[in-house]
Amino acid sequence: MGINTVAVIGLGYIGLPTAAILASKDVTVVGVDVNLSTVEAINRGDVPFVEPDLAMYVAGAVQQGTLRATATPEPADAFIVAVPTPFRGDHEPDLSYVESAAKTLAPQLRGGELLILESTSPPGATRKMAEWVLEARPDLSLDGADGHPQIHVAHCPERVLPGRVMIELVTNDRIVGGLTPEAAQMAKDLYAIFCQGEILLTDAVTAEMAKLVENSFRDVNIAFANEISLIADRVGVDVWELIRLANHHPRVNVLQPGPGVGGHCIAVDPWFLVDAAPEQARLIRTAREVNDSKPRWVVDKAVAAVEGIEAPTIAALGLTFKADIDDLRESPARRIVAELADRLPRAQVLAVDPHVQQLPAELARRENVDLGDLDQALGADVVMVLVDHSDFRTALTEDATGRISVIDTRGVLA
Ligand code: SAJ
Repeated sequence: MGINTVAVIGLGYIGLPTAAILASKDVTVVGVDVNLSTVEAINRGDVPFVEPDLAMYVAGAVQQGTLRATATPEPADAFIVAVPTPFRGDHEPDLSYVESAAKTLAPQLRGGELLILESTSPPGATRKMAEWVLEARPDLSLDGADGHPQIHVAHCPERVLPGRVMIELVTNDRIVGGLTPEAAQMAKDLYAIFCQGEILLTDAVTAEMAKLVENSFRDVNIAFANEISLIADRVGVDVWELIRLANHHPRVNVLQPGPGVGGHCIAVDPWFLVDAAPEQARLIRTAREVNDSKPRWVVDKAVAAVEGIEAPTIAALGLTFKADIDDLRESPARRIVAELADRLPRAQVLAVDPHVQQLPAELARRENVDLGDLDQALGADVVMVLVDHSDFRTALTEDATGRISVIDTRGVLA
């Protein structure tokens, strides 16, 4: 069966770019989302969040008539599920959004469709999704046994970097893991419509694991850099110079320390591996703990820096989870500002971020946290650099900061 229509379930940071790029290749795409304001925005040709070039793709596809959004699924030749997979409780994967996507799409199936799970998932989630669909539709099957029409199920994890999504969707290699080899091949044919990278076929569990391993690899490496920053501080050497020098070794590439690890991927996905094999995943768990403890360390530094000042002003430069984007998910900067405001009730914390026009609710509710601008920040008793936005890099010269105390968690001054 050829694929002419695709339904993308979940129009977030991954689903919407994927829907838009497919639609730009003349595939008829229906985006499905439970959030009505997202659906309305897309049908107007608008985007609900900032990602370079995305607005152009969405507006173009909507105008061309190849992309539209709806709150209720419809039949399609292929379904791409791109819903959140957070964790709950003690870092256990929460597949409830995948389950509900499976149950919503099941009534639309006629047999022969391709179902792709794109959400980052713990090992076994793709099979689980197929089981949820088949529970709702016992007339269908994975293998065509007893004349039951087949559905084809695969996992194809996204690997795009926020800020470069529209480029990396096209250029990155992709891993496609099928519950059957036929499903993997069908998914490969679909991604080949827009992906110029290599498309590598495997089974579903290996594909699930590959994505988790990639993000855990990065988390462990960032944890190493963060641990080095604590040791350097203890010993009294400049960590930025230290890492720059060590990285001259041909086989050493230490990443950059920071105020902690944010975003909805690297701070979350390693826990799926820990949950899958708690006894074995010792290094991965420790890396998560090291990275998660870094914001507290920054707070302690700021508290020490204003000791003796009756009612200090502390500026926090940056609230997003990394540079030059507007994404606030799991941002360590938010945690630092909130904790600092609570630890020092007499202090005023001034948050500055060129990409944030409104304080997130948990900060707005604190009386001693305000949104300010860079000029005001440079008059504070202490300035914490929490995100290395390009604007900060140019503004924070030696001149501007020479008179004040700076806690530079990103090496902007280095
Ligand atoms: N960070 C550091 N030091 C570094 C690099 C990053 O502290 O040297 C921090 C960042 O400031 C940020 C966090 O780590 O808070 C994560 O940022 P990131 O740029 O490493 O990654 P994400 O979360 O934006 O995107 C990652 C990417 N995964 C890998 O690079 C292995 C991306 O390719 C994935 O598609 C994405 O996760 C995802 O959706 O899973």
